[in-house]
Amino acid sequence: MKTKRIATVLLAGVLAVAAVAAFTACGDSTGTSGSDTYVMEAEYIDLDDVSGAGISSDQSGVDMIYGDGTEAQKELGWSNGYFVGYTYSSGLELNFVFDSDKDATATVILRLGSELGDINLDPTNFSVILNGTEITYSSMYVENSSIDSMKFTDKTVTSSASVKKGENTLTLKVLSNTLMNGTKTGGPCVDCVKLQTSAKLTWTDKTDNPDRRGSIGELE
Ligand SMILES: [Ca+2]
Repeated sequence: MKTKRIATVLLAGVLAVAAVAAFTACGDSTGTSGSDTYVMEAEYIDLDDVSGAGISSDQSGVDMIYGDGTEAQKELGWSNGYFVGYTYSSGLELNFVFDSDKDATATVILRLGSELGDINLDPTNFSVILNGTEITYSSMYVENSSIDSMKFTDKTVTSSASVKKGENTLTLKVLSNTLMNGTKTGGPCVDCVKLQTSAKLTWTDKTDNPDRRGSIGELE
């Protein structure tokens, strides 16, 4: 009995090691050895000084956040159940600030939607900037959907961005354009940014942003 029990324990140990190895392999979704995917939610960046604009009404700061974090909204594919809209303002910048433990290459993926019809984003109407250097990218097609059932898709901007040790800033900037009805400046709805890299990335989420909506200008 005793021998059999030891054998069982040993077998369990082998299975546990195999499970860990399989999990590590699954975590590498890019096929690049040792890379992790980091998800930075647009609703949790510092929005306090961002002045946005919408189709029929304008919103700024945390009031640009759409969604309630419900399970139904998560099931629509909204990462974390919220996204940032009201980006239809020339010069608008969304800054994703993070720290890296080393110099490394990163794949930059934007999770985007559109309520302005089918739109094509390219460097002439929508800039993606890492540490002050504009990233050259091929045109990104973003399919139309309604704001309440916004459909988001992952768009890879580049697989060869250079993150540096220390603080980094990835900026999404809306340029003057005619994406709205061919006449006015428009932009995408932004769900999150995904960075795939071998570096260890850290940042601070402003998780109280959604709860601060509607409180701008109110007395504390
Ligand atoms: Ca989100």
